[in-house]
Amino acid sequence: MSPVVNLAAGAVPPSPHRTLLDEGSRVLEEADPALAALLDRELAQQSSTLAMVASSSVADPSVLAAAGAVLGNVTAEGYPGARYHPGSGAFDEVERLAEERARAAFGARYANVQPHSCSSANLSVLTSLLPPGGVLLGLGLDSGGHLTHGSAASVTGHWFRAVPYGLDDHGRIDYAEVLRLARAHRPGVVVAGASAYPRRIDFARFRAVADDVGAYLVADISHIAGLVAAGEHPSPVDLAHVTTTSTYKQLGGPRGGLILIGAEHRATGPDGRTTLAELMRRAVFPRSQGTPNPAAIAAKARALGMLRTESARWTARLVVENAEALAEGLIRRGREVLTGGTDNHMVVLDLRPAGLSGLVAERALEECGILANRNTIPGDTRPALVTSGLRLGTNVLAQRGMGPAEMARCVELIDRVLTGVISVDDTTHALDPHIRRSVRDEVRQLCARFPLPGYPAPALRTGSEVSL
Ligand code: DSN
Repeated sequence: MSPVVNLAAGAVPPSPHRTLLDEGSRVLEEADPALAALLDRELAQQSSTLAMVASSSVADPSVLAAAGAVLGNVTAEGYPGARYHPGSGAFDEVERLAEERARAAFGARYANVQPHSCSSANLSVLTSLLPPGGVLLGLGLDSGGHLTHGSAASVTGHWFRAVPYGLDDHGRIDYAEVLRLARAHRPGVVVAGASAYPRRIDFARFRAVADDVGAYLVADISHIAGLVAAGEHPSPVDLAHVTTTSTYKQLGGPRGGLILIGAEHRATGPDGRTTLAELMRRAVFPRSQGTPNPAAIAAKARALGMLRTESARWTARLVVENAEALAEGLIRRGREVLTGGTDNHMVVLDLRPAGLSGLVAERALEECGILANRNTIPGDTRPALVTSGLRLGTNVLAQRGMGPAEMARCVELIDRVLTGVISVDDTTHALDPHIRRSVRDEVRQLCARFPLPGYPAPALRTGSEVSL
């Protein structure tokens, strides 16, 4: 919550920008109570539920304030010092600050902070490194890959000739297969990155494969960017030709993406002349995006600035320790954890032995205030909206300050729900109201003890109400 400003004691008066944002919130409440109430409801939900969606982190209130900044009024295509519109002096400085902080956080030589998301960053990168019909080698969606790495459901699977690689019998990336497929199909780009892969990615091995066939290596670190920045996962920034990431999955930033280049910033693109740094600059604007979002870039600057603190490093360590504790606890309760554990923030459960679909598990947990999403797992025969897996993540729990002791409670709560839920079919379930109420109450108590950092603590209510 905002500190009370005591002007009488000589404190600094609120800045004009803060006054503007406060006034905006006040007017919103008065003029549009329906919308304001929805925002309050969302805050209440986030405060009083355990967010274990692995692709989420929570933004510091100062990041949210920057995302709502007056820069939202600025129209300025182009890059700092080379805009196509007037009046962008402050925005130029903000964008330069964001670039500088992105480079510093990841040890990069080049950073582009304009992509509206990592999906759009990936499209910018891929369409600048590959011609239409070029070969793209990426982790298959069913094996934990991302849509934009060549899935048939994405334009990347149509625009390029996508060749998926997969996992070995232990659920790990099959690097021998990656090399074999690369030699057979001669990709122009190899993508290293995943959406549902709980193990460390060996970027050096990927680079060796790319070099073997003369391909560019693109690393998408959206899910592990916070761990990479904190040194909890090896960095691909100097190994890959180009690295992309989203800014909200693990960086506590706004919706958005980044493109980074490390040691290869002077390497050339497919034309043999243009440097990768220059190619990426053009790849975003004007090739695939017009006006950037200046307020989102301000919020990226704020979030990136917070990454190089002891607190961010401590949180990243806790993210991993918590995921390990979660995996171990679930295994001890007989749950099928893919790969038998985790190296990052993510734990993926195979629900087939429990006779549950991912959808049923997700819904039953959500009723109890635990948010984790259904996920396709290798060999899944259920449709993508139903699935046989459940993906859990520890980013937000660690941000709340929860540690392994609290993970033991989470394991117990999750297991109680998954044991108690009655699956009528893959999409319908029943849950004993007593289980729902007792788990919901415990979730509320945990959330009250560990409020979202900088957010108001949730009201601790117990009783029969189950709505979020
Ligand atoms: N890629 C999706 C996920 O991992 O949940 C969201 O961006």
